[in-house]
Amino acid sequence: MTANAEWEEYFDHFVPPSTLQHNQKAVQDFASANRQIGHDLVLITSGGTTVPLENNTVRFVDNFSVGSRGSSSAEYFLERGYAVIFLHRHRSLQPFSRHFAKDNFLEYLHLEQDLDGSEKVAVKTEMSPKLLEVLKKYEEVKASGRLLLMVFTTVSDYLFNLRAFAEALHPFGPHAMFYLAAAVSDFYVPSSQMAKHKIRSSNGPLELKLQQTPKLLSPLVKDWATDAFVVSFKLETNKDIIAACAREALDKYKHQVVISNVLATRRKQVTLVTKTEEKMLSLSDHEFHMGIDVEQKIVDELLKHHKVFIQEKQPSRR
Ligand code: 9Z3
Repeated sequence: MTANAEWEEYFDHFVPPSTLQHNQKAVQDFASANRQIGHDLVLITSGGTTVPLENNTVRFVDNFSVGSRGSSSAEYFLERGYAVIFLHRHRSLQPFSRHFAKDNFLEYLHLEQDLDGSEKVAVKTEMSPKLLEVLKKYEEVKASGRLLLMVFTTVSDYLFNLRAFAEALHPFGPHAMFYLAAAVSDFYVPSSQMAKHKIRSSNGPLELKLQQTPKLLSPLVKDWATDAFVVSFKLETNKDIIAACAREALDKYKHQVVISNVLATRRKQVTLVTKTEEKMLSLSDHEFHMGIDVEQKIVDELLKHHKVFIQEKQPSRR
Protein backbone atom coordinates (compact mmCIF):
# COMPACT_ATOMS: atom_id res chain seq x y z
CA MET A 1 0.00 0.00 0.00
CA THR A 2 1.41 3.50 -0.81
CA ALA A 3 2.07 5.86 2.11
CA ASN A 4 -0.78 8.07 0.89
CA ALA A 5 -3.31 5.25 0.70
CA GLU A 6 -2.24 4.10 4.15
CA TRP A 7 -2.94 7.58 5.50
CA GLU A 8 -6.30 7.92 3.78
CA GLU A 9 -7.27 4.62 5.37
CA TYR A 10 -6.05 5.81 8.77
CA PHE A 11 -8.04 9.05 8.64
CA ASP A 12 -11.13 7.15 7.41
CA HIS A 13 -11.13 5.26 10.71
CA PHE A 14 -11.71 8.41 12.79
CA VAL A 15 -14.01 11.39 13.10
CA PRO A 16 -11.99 14.64 12.88
CA PRO A 17 -12.04 16.94 15.93
CA SER A 18 -15.04 19.31 15.76
CA THR A 19 -12.75 22.35 16.08
CA LEU A 20 -10.47 21.36 13.19
CA GLN A 21 -11.55 23.91 10.56
CA HIS A 22 -11.76 26.72 13.06
CA ASN A 23 -8.28 25.93 14.39
CA GLN A 24 -6.81 25.62 10.90
CA LYS A 25 -8.12 29.11 10.11
CA ALA A 26 -6.67 30.43 13.38
CA VAL A 27 -3.25 29.01 12.44
CA GLN A 28 -3.51 30.54 8.96
CA ASP A 29 -4.37 33.99 10.34
CA PHE A 30 -1.72 33.79 13.05
CA ALA A 31 0.96 32.75 10.55
CA SER A 32 0.18 35.42 7.97
CA ALA A 33 -0.03 38.21 10.57
CA ASN A 34 3.35 37.19 11.99
CA ARG A 35 5.04 36.67 8.62
CA GLN A 36 3.89 40.12 7.52
CA ILE A 37 6.00 41.61 10.29
CA GLY A 38 8.95 39.36 9.53
CA HIS A 39 8.71 36.65 12.19
CA ASP A 40 9.72 33.12 11.28
CA LEU A 41 7.28 30.42 12.35
CA VAL A 42 7.63 27.24 14.35
CA LEU A 43 4.99 24.61 15.00
CA ILE A 44 5.99 22.79 18.19
CA THR A 45 4.27 19.55 19.14
CA SER A 46 4.50 18.58 22.78
CA GLY A 47 3.33 15.92 25.24
CA GLY A 48 2.05 12.39 24.74
CA THR A 49 -0.90 11.19 22.67
CA THR A 50 -3.53 8.85 24.14
CA VAL A 51 -5.01 5.76 22.51
CA PRO A 52 -8.63 5.39 23.65
CA LEU A 53 -10.00 1.88 24.19
CA GLU A 54 -13.68 2.89 24.15
CA ASN A 55 -15.64 5.38 22.06
CA ASN A 56 -17.13 6.83 25.23
CA THR A 57 -13.66 6.87 26.67
CA VAL A 58 -13.01 5.76 30.22
CA ARG A 59 -9.72 3.97 29.60
CA PHE A 60 -6.83 4.75 27.32
CA VAL A 61 -3.20 3.82 26.69
CA ASP A 62 -0.84 6.70 27.46
CA ASN A 63 2.91 7.40 27.63
CA PHE A 64 5.39 9.12 29.93
CA SER A 65 5.79 12.46 28.13
CA VAL A 66 4.93 15.53 30.23
CA GLY A 67 5.78 18.22 27.70
CA SER A 68 9.00 19.57 29.25
CA ARG A 69 10.93 19.49 26.00
CA GLY A 70 8.22 21.26 23.98
CA SER A 71 7.22 23.89 26.55
CA SER A 72 10.78 24.85 27.38
CA SER A 73 11.78 24.99 23.70
CA ALA A 74 8.79 27.26 23.00
CA GLU A 75 10.19 29.86 25.40
CA TYR A 76 13.58 29.89 23.65
CA PHE A 77 12.02 30.16 20.18
CA LEU A 78 9.95 33.09 21.45
CA GLU A 79 13.03 34.71 22.97
CA ARG A 80 14.76 34.47 19.59
CA GLY A 81 11.87 36.22 17.82
CA TYR A 82 9.90 33.30 16.38
CA ALA A 83 6.10 33.06 16.33
CA VAL A 84 5.13 29.77 17.98
CA ILE A 85 2.16 27.49 17.39
CA PHE A 86 2.18 25.23 20.42
CA LEU A 87 0.20 22.05 19.70
CA HIS A 88 0.20 20.28 23.05
CA ARG A 89 -1.49 17.54 24.98
CA HIS A 90 -4.38 18.84 27.05
CA ARG A 91 -3.10 19.63 30.59
CA SER A 92 0.57 18.98 29.74
CA LEU A 93 3.22 21.62 30.46
CA GLN A 94 2.92 25.00 28.77
CA PRO A 95 5.55 27.69 28.23
CA PHE A 96 5.96 30.02 31.25
CA SER A 97 3.49 28.29 33.60
CA ARG A 98 5.78 25.22 33.41
CA HIS A 99 8.09 26.94 35.90
CA PHE A 100 5.47 26.54 38.61
CA ALA A 101 3.96 23.22 37.57
CA LYS A 102 5.62 21.16 40.30
CA ASP A 103 4.59 23.54 43.06
CA ASN A 104 1.41 23.90 45.04
CA PHE A 105 0.44 27.42 43.92
CA LEU A 106 -1.23 28.12 47.27
CA GLU A 107 2.26 28.09 48.78
CA TYR A 108 3.03 31.23 46.74
CA LEU A 109 0.29 33.19 48.45
CA HIS A 110 -0.76 34.41 51.85
CA LEU A 111 -3.62 36.35 53.36
CA GLU A 112 -3.20 40.01 54.26
CA GLN A 113 -5.42 42.52 56.04
CA ASP A 114 -6.46 45.51 53.95
CA LEU A 115 -6.63 48.99 55.50
CA ASP A 116 -10.38 48.61 55.99
CA GLY A 117 -9.78 45.31 57.82
CA SER A 118 -10.98 43.06 54.96
CA GLU A 119 -8.85 40.10 53.91
CA LYS A 120 -7.03 39.98 50.58
CA VAL A 121 -4.69 37.59 48.78
CA ALA A 122 -1.05 38.63 48.30
CA VAL A 123 2.13 37.02 46.94
CA LYS A 124 4.70 35.98 49.56
CA THR A 125 7.74 38.26 49.36
CA GLU A 126 10.19 35.40 48.84
CA MET A 127 8.17 34.10 45.87
CA SER A 128 7.93 37.46 44.14
CA PRO A 129 11.25 37.55 42.18
CA LYS A 130 10.62 34.25 40.37
CA LEU A 131 7.00 35.16 39.63
CA LEU A 132 7.96 38.62 38.47
CA GLU A 133 10.63 37.35 36.07
CA VAL A 134 8.36 34.78 34.41
CA LEU A 135 5.23 36.95 34.45
CA LYS A 136 7.06 39.78 32.67
CA LYS A 137 8.16 37.48 29.85
CA TYR A 138 4.69 35.94 29.62
CA GLU A 139 2.96 39.33 29.42
CA GLU A 140 5.39 40.52 26.74
CA VAL A 141 4.78 37.42 24.62
CA LYS A 142 1.01 37.73 25.04
CA ALA A 143 1.05 41.38 24.00
CA SER A 144 3.22 40.58 20.96
CA GLY A 145 0.70 38.03 19.63
CA ARG A 146 3.46 35.50 18.92
CA LEU A 147 2.10 32.49 20.80
CA LEU A 148 -0.86 30.40 19.70
CA LEU A 149 -1.92 27.50 21.93
CA MET A 150 -3.63 24.46 20.39
CA VAL A 151 -4.64 21.27 22.14
CA PHE A 152 -4.91 17.53 21.43
CA THR A 153 -5.60 14.45 23.53
CA THR A 154 -5.85 11.37 21.32
CA VAL A 155 -3.39 10.24 18.67
CA SER A 156 -6.00 10.72 15.92
CA ASP A 157 -6.77 14.30 17.05
CA TYR A 158 -3.05 14.99 17.02
CA LEU A 159 -2.65 13.70 13.46
CA PHE A 160 -5.73 15.51 12.09
CA ASN A 161 -4.42 18.74 13.61
CA LEU A 162 -0.88 18.24 12.37
CA ARG A 163 -2.07 17.69 8.80
CA ALA A 164 -4.41 20.69 8.88
CA PHE A 165 -1.78 22.99 10.40
CA ALA A 166 0.85 21.81 7.93
CA GLU A 167 -1.51 22.77 5.10
CA ALA A 168 -2.09 26.16 6.71
CA LEU A 169 1.67 26.76 6.97
CA HIS A 170 2.42 25.60 3.42
CA PRO A 171 2.29 29.12 1.87
CA PHE A 172 5.14 30.22 4.15
CA GLY A 173 7.56 27.66 2.66
CA PRO A 174 10.98 27.52 4.33
CA HIS A 175 10.02 30.14 6.92
CA ALA A 176 7.98 27.47 8.75
CA MET A 177 9.71 25.00 11.02
CA PHE A 178 8.15 21.81 12.41
CA TYR A 179 9.58 20.80 15.79
CA LEU A 180 8.02 17.42 16.52
CA ALA A 181 8.72 16.79 20.21
CA ALA A 182 5.38 15.14 21.03
CA ALA A 183 5.60 11.45 21.92
CA VAL A 184 3.24 9.96 19.37
CA SER A 185 1.79 6.50 19.86
CA ASP A 186 2.94 3.96 17.28
CA PHE A 187 -0.23 1.92 17.87
CA TYR A 188 -3.97 2.60 17.85
CA VAL A 189 -7.40 0.98 18.02
CA PRO A 190 -9.56 1.88 14.97
CA SER A 191 -12.83 3.42 16.19
CA SER A 192 -14.81 0.77 14.25
CA GLN A 193 -13.21 -1.85 16.50
CA MET A 194 -13.64 0.08 19.73
CA ALA A 195 -16.25 -0.79 22.31
CA LYS A 196 -18.95 1.89 22.33
CA HIS A 197 -19.33 1.93 26.10
CA LYS A 198 -17.06 1.19 29.04
CA ILE A 199 -15.60 -2.31 28.67
CA ARG A 200 -17.14 -4.53 31.36
CA SER A 201 -14.68 -6.26 33.66
CA SER A 202 -17.30 -8.97 34.22
CA ASN A 203 -16.50 -10.20 30.66
CA GLY A 204 -13.14 -11.47 31.91
CA PRO A 205 -9.57 -10.60 30.88
CA LEU A 206 -9.19 -8.07 28.09
CA GLU A 207 -7.29 -8.92 24.94
CA LEU A 208 -6.16 -5.97 22.85
CA LYS A 209 -4.85 -5.96 19.32
CA LEU A 210 -3.50 -2.57 18.34
CA GLN A 211 -2.95 -1.51 14.74
CA GLN A 212 0.23 0.22 13.72
CA THR A 213 -0.01 3.98 13.23
CA PRO A 214 1.48 4.91 9.84
CA LYS A 215 4.68 6.96 10.19
CA LEU A 216 3.71 10.61 10.06
CA LEU A 217 7.07 11.85 8.81
CA SER A 218 6.54 10.32 5.41
CA PRO A 219 3.44 12.32 4.35
CA LEU A 220 4.58 15.39 6.31
CA VAL A 221 7.80 15.67 4.33
CA LYS A 222 6.43 14.47 0.97
CA ASP A 223 2.92 15.94 0.90
CA TRP A 224 1.86 18.21 3.78
CA ALA A 225 4.88 20.43 4.41
CA THR A 226 7.04 20.01 1.33
CA ASP A 227 9.05 23.24 1.64
CA ALA A 228 9.29 23.49 5.41
CA PHE A 229 12.21 22.84 7.77
CA VAL A 230 11.37 19.63 9.61
CA VAL A 231 12.93 18.56 12.91
CA SER A 232 11.89 15.22 14.36
CA PHE A 233 12.85 13.59 17.65
CA LYS A 234 13.94 10.01 18.11
CA LEU A 235 13.62 8.45 21.54
CA GLU A 236 15.07 5.13 22.62
CA THR A 237 15.79 3.55 25.99
CA ASN A 238 18.87 1.68 24.70
CA LYS A 239 21.80 4.06 24.20
CA ASP A 240 23.60 1.53 22.00
CA ILE A 241 21.08 1.74 19.16
CA ILE A 242 20.04 5.39 19.27
CA ALA A 243 22.64 6.76 16.82
CA ALA A 244 21.75 4.18 14.16
CA CYS A 245 18.00 4.75 14.66
CA ALA A 246 18.36 8.50 14.24
CA ARG A 247 20.48 8.19 11.09
CA GLU A 248 18.04 5.62 9.69
CA ALA A 249 15.10 8.02 10.21
CA LEU A 250 16.94 10.86 8.47
CA ASP A 251 17.95 8.65 5.52
CA LYS A 252 14.43 7.30 5.19
CA TYR A 253 12.37 10.48 5.41
CA LYS A 254 14.98 12.90 4.05
CA HIS A 255 13.96 15.80 6.26
CA GLN A 256 16.41 18.30 7.77
CA VAL A 257 17.19 17.27 11.37
CA VAL A 258 16.68 14.38 13.76
CA ILE A 259 17.33 15.02 17.43
CA SER A 260 18.07 11.80 19.24
CA ASN A 261 17.62 11.32 22.96
CA VAL A 262 17.73 8.48 25.45
CA LEU A 263 14.94 8.35 28.01
CA ALA A 264 17.13 8.34 31.12
CA THR A 265 19.43 11.20 30.04
CA ARG A 266 17.05 13.29 27.92
CA ARG A 267 17.15 16.36 30.14
CA LYS A 268 20.95 16.62 29.95
CA GLN A 269 22.00 15.36 26.56
CA VAL A 270 20.77 15.07 22.98
CA THR A 271 22.43 14.62 19.60
CA LEU A 272 21.50 16.72 16.64
CA VAL A 273 21.81 14.72 13.43
CA THR A 274 21.81 16.30 9.96
CA LYS A 275 22.81 14.96 6.55
CA THR A 276 26.40 16.05 7.08
CA GLU A 277 27.00 16.12 10.84
CA GLU A 278 26.26 14.75 14.28
CA LYS A 279 26.57 17.17 17.14
CA MET A 280 26.13 16.27 20.76
CA LEU A 281 24.59 18.98 22.93
CA SER A 282 24.90 18.47 26.65
CA LEU A 283 24.78 20.24 29.98
CA SER A 284 27.65 20.05 32.44
CA ASP A 285 26.65 19.11 36.00
CA HIS A 286 27.14 22.74 36.94
CA GLU A 287 24.85 23.98 34.14
CA PHE A 288 22.24 21.38 35.05
CA HIS A 289 22.25 22.40 38.72
CA MET A 290 22.07 26.08 37.75
CA GLY A 291 18.77 25.26 36.06
CA ILE A 292 19.97 25.76 32.48
CA ASP A 293 17.77 23.96 29.96
CA VAL A 294 19.31 21.79 27.27
CA GLU A 295 16.53 23.17 25.02
CA GLN A 296 18.32 26.52 24.96
CA LYS A 297 21.27 24.83 23.25
CA ILE A 298 18.98 22.85 20.92
CA VAL A 299 17.11 25.97 19.79
CA ASP A 300 20.26 28.04 19.26
CA GLU A 301 21.81 25.28 17.17
CA LEU A 302 18.65 24.79 15.12
CA LEU A 303 18.30 28.47 14.36
CA LYS A 304 21.69 28.43 12.60
CA HIS A 305 20.52 25.54 10.40
CA HIS A 306 17.14 27.13 9.74
CA LYS A 307 18.75 30.40 8.64
CA VAL A 308 20.96 28.61 6.11
CA PHE A 309 17.96 26.57 4.91
CA ILE A 310 15.92 29.73 4.26
CA GLN A 311 18.81 31.33 2.39
CA GLU A 312 19.31 28.24 0.24
CA LYS A 313 15.63 28.06 -0.65
CA GLN A 314 15.36 31.77 -1.44
CA PRO A 315 18.78 32.83 -2.73
CA SER A 316 17.44 36.01 -4.36
CA ARG A 317 16.40 37.43 -0.97
CA ARG A 318 19.75 36.88 0.70
C1 9Z3 B 1 11.01 12.97 22.13
O1 9Z3 B 1 11.92 12.24 21.96
C2 9Z3 B 1 10.99 14.07 23.19
O2 9Z3 B 1 12.26 14.60 23.37
C3 9Z3 B 1 10.45 13.49 24.57
C4 9Z3 B 1 10.33 14.66 25.54
C5 9Z3 B 1 9.09 12.85 24.37
C6 9Z3 B 1 11.45 12.49 25.13
P1 9Z3 B 1 9.02 15.25 27.74
O3 9Z3 B 1 7.77 15.62 27.00
O4 9Z3 B 1 9.83 14.22 26.80
O5 9Z3 B 1 9.92 16.42 27.97
O6 9Z3 B 1 8.71 14.48 29.00
N1 9Z3 B 1 9.88 12.80 21.39
C7 9Z3 B 1 9.70 11.60 20.60
C8 9Z3 B 1 9.03 11.95 19.34
C9 9Z3 B 1 8.45 10.78 18.61
O7 9Z3 B 1 7.57 10.09 19.08
N2 9Z3 B 1 8.93 10.64 17.38
C10 9Z3 B 1 8.36 9.69 16.44
C11 9Z3 B 1 9.32 8.60 16.11
O8 9Z3 B 1 10.50 8.65 16.50
C12 9Z3 B 1 8.02 10.36 15.10
S1 9Z3 B 1 8.31 12.03 14.84
O9 9Z3 B 1 8.90 7.64 15.44
